[in-house]
Amino acid sequence: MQYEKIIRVFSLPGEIISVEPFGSGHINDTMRVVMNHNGENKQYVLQRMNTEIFTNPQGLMDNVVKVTEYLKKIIMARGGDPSRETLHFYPTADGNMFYTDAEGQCWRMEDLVSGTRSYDMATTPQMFENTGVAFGQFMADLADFPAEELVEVIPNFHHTGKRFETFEQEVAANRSGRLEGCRAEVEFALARKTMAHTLVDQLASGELPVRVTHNDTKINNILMDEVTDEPVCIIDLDTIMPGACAYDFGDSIRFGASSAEEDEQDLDKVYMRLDLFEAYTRGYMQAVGKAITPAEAKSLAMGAMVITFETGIRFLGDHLNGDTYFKIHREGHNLDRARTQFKLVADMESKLDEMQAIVDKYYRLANEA
Ligand code: GN1
Ligand code: MG
Repeated sequence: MQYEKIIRVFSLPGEIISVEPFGSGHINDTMRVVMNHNGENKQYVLQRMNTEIFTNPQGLMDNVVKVTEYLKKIIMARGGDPSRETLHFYPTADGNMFYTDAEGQCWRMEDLVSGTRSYDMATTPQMFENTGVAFGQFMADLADFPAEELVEVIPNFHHTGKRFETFEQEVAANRSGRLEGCRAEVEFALARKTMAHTLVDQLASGELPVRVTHNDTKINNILMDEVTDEPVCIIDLDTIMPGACAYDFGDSIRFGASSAEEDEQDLDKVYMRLDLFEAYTRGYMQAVGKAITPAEAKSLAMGAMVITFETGIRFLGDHLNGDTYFKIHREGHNLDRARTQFKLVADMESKLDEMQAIVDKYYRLANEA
């Protein structure tokens, strides 16, 4: 079997029953591994880390292990189950947290949390509200984690200003020759330079505090209980880094409060759902409203718009580069993704006051309680 040698490196007990592709990530390759030990099946997740993008797999795994070990203690202290509520990684036989094969590919092995599933879209506002609670709680849990111990795995990951500069260069270079086919989208983006700088400038001036942030807070990065649909475990900790909470709040909204999928081709179906925005905000504030500063509360609605814009220019930049970063599954996939993001940005521009009023309301309620 193709993966047998790699799986064996992690010294898991039992015989390999199956290995199959798993999940919907755009970066790493993920496999579900089933092992049978003493007549019982147990599931694991095997991942090949994309080292073109994560050039420091050692630093990345150090971050992830530090954070999960820290979370295990916090979860235990509040009477939770650390084996389900955070990730558990297996070392290789020689004690490394990942394995580098003969071709230089890096692999890691973790438990698959049993009895859970993930969703690309909330099936009810309640589910999305619970997602808000989970990510709010996650930030609260890491409030005292020493952020300076974290390696910046992808420098300036959510520095929208620098992302904008990169985008300008990608437009100028037009490496794929596709610029003519996406002029309107490029113009939309270039007209929004100011937006790219708002939050990062506030972070740099100290107006917004630096937090430990997840940086990829899509709803599909939460495992939900198969029976109750309640959040169990936050996954994909690869991009944990110091950052602004508005980006985490915003990325949840970008992905989860959208009326359609990230790559929907019919733009009439794409808009930001205020009912879902409100549901998420209610949950988030309930979990973390007391802990965030008034300046942070003021930045959240803007955060949703800025991260959506940032993700849009990343997709469009990748389209112009010839699809070298995000995995694509069809011609023009990154352009389709950029279009949904810009449609959402335009919609949020017209709804920003309403969004901010919702944030203010739940921030006030959390701080009155
Ligand atoms: C990537 O691979 P995945 O789906 O977890 C990307 C995120 C983007 C996201 C867009 C390391 O995440 O930043 O928001 O696609 N991760 C990286 O769906 O670039
Ligand atoms: Mg991710």
